[in-house]
Amino acid sequence: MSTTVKRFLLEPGGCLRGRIRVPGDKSISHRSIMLGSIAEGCTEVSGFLEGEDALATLRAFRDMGVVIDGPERGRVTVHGVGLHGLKAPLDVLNLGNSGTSMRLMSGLLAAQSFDVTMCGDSSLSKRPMRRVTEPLAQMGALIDTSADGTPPLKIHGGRALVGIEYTMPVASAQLKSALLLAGLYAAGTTSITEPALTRDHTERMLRGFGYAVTTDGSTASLKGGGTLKGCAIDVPADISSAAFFLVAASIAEGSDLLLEHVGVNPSRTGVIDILRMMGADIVLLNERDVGGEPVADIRVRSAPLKGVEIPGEAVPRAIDEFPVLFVAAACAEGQTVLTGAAELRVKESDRIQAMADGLIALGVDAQPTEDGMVIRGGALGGGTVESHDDHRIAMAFAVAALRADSAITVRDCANVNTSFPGFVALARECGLRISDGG
Ligand code: SPQ
Repeated sequence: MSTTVKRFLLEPGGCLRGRIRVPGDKSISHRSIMLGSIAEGCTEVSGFLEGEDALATLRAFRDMGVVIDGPERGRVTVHGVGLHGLKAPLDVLNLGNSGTSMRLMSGLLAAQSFDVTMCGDSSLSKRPMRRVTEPLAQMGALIDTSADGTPPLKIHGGRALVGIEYTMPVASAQLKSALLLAGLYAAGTTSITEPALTRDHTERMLRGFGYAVTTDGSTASLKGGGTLKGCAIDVPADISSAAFFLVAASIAEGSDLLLEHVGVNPSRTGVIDILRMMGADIVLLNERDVGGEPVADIRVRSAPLKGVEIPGEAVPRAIDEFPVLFVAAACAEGQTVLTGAAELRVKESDRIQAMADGLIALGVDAQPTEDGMVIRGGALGGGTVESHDDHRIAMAFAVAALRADSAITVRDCANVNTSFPGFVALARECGLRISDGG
């Protein structure tokens, strides 16, 4: 899915003004297809993210016999086949760059009557899968990985699953969700305890489909054997995509930007909390509930930022936003320290190393550590940086150009389409001096 030719070319300076809506939430879009497919009746989705990752999930369920209309300007209709209605795909399911697809589907497919193999691109093929396959094996699943615990995954069908009580060693919504999805098919109760709050879209959406999920402190539980009833899902704009603009408008003097209809689920708002600690001027307007997910319009105006020690509690709630938060730290006065974020090393790229290398290339004092980074804010120069085929690294360095003293080129940006189709056009529309270098 990714190519190595597409670059971003950025002229320095600029500020952001206007009102924009960034594309739909990636996590919620994946889940809308998965749960809609195994529900009874139709699920009508609006605001669906038409990015490569969510489309990979959509294609996979089509390959398993689910009729899915769209996407047509964010509208998708999923004709659910019920918990036991999926069919064996004719071929391997290729999930491209998408860790969420592969990990959540491991749980969902572990209990089917058929065998299925899932693979991905070179980045996904390096990502750790044992965190999912080991607890699934405790439930009775049989899943083969490659020798080092990475994809492809071969899931053996016809296994009877039993519920487990499981305390996750890592704060991972993908792991929690995989086990809950397997738990739908398991005998008895599946209870998952997380070490820190992670995104709870699966639990909220299951309830929207009429499936009982209890949450008691840090433990989510459900009983197998129920049914999901098709429903309507309005996918809010993705706060992880909005984050690039929250930082951009904060660091570019003279900015005043309104981001419309953004999902502000507390398990995702770490980026707002961290930016506010740094001194950012961010206001939530018109807060409302949309189908069980909190949503707001967000106004952000430029403000001087100062370095902070990022609280551990906020780390999983901002895990995908650290690439751009590192850019905020580079533009802040003083030192920012992140610890407890070793998970960043096993994302689409090693996001600690990739960001440290790029920031250092731009003249920033950035010191990578095993589980985080220490950044001293200061002047930013121009130059060429590598995205390592990682969408969030590419967009983070595009934002950095607002404060650079000369042009920045970001290499290998094709994967921005996995989460944020239309990024260049939208960013230009509100003031970033960006063009797509082909
Ligand atoms: O799907 P993928 O590639 O794993 O996506 C990422 C991202 O930056 O878009 C992670 F690289 O987001 C994950 C996130 O980091 C999406 C997700 C989810 O939808 O459940 C949960 C988080 O991952 P994890 O490993 O902490 O569970």
